Amino acid sequence: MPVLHRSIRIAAVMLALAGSATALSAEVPQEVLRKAAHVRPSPQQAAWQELEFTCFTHFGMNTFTDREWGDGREDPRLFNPTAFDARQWAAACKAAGMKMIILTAKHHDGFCLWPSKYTEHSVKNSPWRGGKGDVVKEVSEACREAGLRFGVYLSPWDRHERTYGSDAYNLYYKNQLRELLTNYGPVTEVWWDGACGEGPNGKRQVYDWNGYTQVVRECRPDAVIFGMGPDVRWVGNEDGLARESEWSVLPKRGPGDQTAKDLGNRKYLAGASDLVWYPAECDVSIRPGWFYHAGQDKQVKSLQHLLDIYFRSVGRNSVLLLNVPPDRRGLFHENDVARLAELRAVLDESFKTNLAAGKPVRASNVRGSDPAHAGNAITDGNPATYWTTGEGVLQASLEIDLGRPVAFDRAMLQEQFTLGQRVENFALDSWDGQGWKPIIEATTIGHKRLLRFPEVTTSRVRIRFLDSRDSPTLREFGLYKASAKEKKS
Ligand code: FUL
Repeated sequence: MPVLHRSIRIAAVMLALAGSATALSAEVPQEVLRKAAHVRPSPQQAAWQELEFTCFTHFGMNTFTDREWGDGREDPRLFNPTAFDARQWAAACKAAGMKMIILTAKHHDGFCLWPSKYTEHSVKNSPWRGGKGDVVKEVSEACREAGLRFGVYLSPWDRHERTYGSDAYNLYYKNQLRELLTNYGPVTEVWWDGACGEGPNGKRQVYDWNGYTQVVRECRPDAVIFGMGPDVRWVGNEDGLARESEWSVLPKRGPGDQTAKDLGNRKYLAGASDLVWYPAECDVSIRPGWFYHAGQDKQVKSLQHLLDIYFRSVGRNSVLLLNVPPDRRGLFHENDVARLAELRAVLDESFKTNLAAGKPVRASNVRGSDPAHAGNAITDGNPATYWTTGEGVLQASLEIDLGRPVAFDRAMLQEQFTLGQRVENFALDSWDGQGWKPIIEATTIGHKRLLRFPEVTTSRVRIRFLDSRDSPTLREFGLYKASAKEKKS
């Protein structure tokens, strides 16, 4: 056989195989998809999702030793911020539009930022505030004053505590959790990574995740638990980026075992015995390190980089947890504060005017005659109303009449995610006077989808719901013209 013919045949076979693979993965029984579409967030998961943009603060012994991971042998006397001011942190976060601060109450080195009664390795043996200081108290109070939520990262891995590697450590850990959850007012998120290295005795710990979870549920039933807990999933990278298709409903697996793949994809749902609501959180640092290092003062992420992260996390059905590490003074560094303010200013400018607000919407299909579910619900600015289709109608379209030609290059869509996540695929089109022209096509929406595309000028826009796991819902829709300071991408 001539070489050319052979390669054409091979290509044809490969194409056929690729086609059948797609067909196979799409062959998921409708009842499985319907079941997935009806898994809902708990009230605390829903409230957490609405926070959208939150702050991580890595502060502690490493701030003073210029390290990322301490070994647990650090002298508590090294901890001595010279101008500690949690209100400065809270003000910077508030100005950036962040809604919560999660503090590293204890990192892997075991040093506690509060005077725990279960260890001497804490602020009480530091010179700071004459050993009477309590970082957890001051940060939690500053958050409350500023109207921010508060969260704690209590590292399970502890390189200082001598009981680490035995059952006694699980008790130690639970005791510390209780201190943090009962002495400092409301806690919105408890953050557990899976790091499990050796402790001071060279032993590793078998963590009692279930026991730890029970303590959180008992002390703070409204809190969500991240990572090795059941409420919030690590997105799987430390770059702050969610997937193109980010599903909040996944097959149930063991703690921390759900990050690697896109497990919400329909092909993974079919064989799953149990499905859970397990939404993604994107953590990333504003600098190369998680802790402050003076040598990185000029490496604060650029405005463009942070904007890209924002669109690919908040704009992809995730919560963004952006780390800002306080310096040795105990303050957010000027460079970080300035960058946060810049980011907010550009986002505010880009999202200032929703060009679709209040505009009439014609739906190809609606559920019943309740105006709360009519097309206009997507432009009414009211999160309680949402458009949806009649029972079993999985494809539909919405036409938004903008009244006059307007120019835009950003779109925002929100499902009524408290009812479940349903949309698998949708497209936006613009009317050019003669027909509909495609603007962009995308996959999931969930709590929020932000889309960037080259500027379009039109008086009518259409949203086509191409594929949905059950009747699609849409809570809000927006069209925006990006700030000139946002480099188009
Ligand atoms: C990881 C830790 O090992 C890093 O030091 C950092 O705290 C990051 C957010 O989580 O598990």
